[in-house]
Amino acid sequence: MKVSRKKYCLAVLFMIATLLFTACNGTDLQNQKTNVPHEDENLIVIGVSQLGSESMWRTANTNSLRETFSRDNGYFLLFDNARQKQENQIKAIRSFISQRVDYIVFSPIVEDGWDTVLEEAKEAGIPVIIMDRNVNVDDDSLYTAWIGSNFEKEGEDAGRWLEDELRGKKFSDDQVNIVVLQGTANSTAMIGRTEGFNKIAAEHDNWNILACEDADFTTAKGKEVMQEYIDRYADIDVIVSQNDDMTFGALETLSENGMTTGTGGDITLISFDGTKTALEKVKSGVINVDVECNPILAPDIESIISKLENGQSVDKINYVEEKVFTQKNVLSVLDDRKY
Ligand code: GYE
Repeated sequence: MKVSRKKYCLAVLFMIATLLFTACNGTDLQNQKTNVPHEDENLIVIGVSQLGSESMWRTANTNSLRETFSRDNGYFLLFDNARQKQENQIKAIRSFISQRVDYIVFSPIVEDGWDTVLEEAKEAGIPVIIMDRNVNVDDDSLYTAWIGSNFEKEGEDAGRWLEDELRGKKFSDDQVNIVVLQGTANSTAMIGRTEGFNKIAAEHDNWNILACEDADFTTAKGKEVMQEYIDRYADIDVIVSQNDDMTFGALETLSENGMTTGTGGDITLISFDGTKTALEKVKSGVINVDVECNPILAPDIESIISKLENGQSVDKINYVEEKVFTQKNVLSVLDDRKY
């Protein structure tokens, strides 16, 4: 954090100095980058607006970006953490535009409200690559490409897994009471996972979704909302937690209330992301199933950028590969899991 701030401050100071120098000398800076120190002029300048650091998934995603867009790999990275505020993301993107970066990469916290700033980027001729969550804009020429997960499929995968699980237990005709810990409102991950799971739930008259409330993808909120559910509902059969961090919070609450989950427990626990800590809990049987969401997006973003650099066309929508982990197959990935 310190390093990037310092780098950023140096870059801004450099910009101011260059502008003053230009004002005195009357040089036209129109086609020069104002933010890059002289020795870095051949580097590709990437402005990344990360939405925050709310989860393990997000940390892994940020690390992937920092590793890939390094000086050694030929990049000058301007990284901004918006700390869960859309207004900070908009500010960061505007600052990247004014510094005339080569590419803008960003993960939008919510879907709505991006038209104006993306129009500004388009007008400045800066390609925008959206990662992870998506934007809801009228004109999709406002961004060059999107890369991320098929969130609706993730939700469906969770629903199909539950279907099989209930069938296996031969009580699929019994009433199944489900509570959902939802991710950040109006975020693509939350919308897709909800729609996907609800689609499967709608095929089963005996699946009762008792509640579906916002726990913001954080452990603290997961803990809090889980307690509300326990206070409100005497009979919970299934918890669908839309990310691992909320799952960890829910597990704390459940254990404080003497309740158990997983293969040998009272409640079936479904989670999303597939972080190493959660997969350990799949292995030990505390979490029944974890639907993977891949945070290592930077190598694919880099290949989109290389194509654009070579004047090639790129696919507009790019999905990453994902799996579903249970006790049966989790060992195959656990040792190599980096995040
Ligand atoms: O599942 C969650 C994070 O948008 C895919 O955001 C991402 C989600 C991820 O906070 O852990």
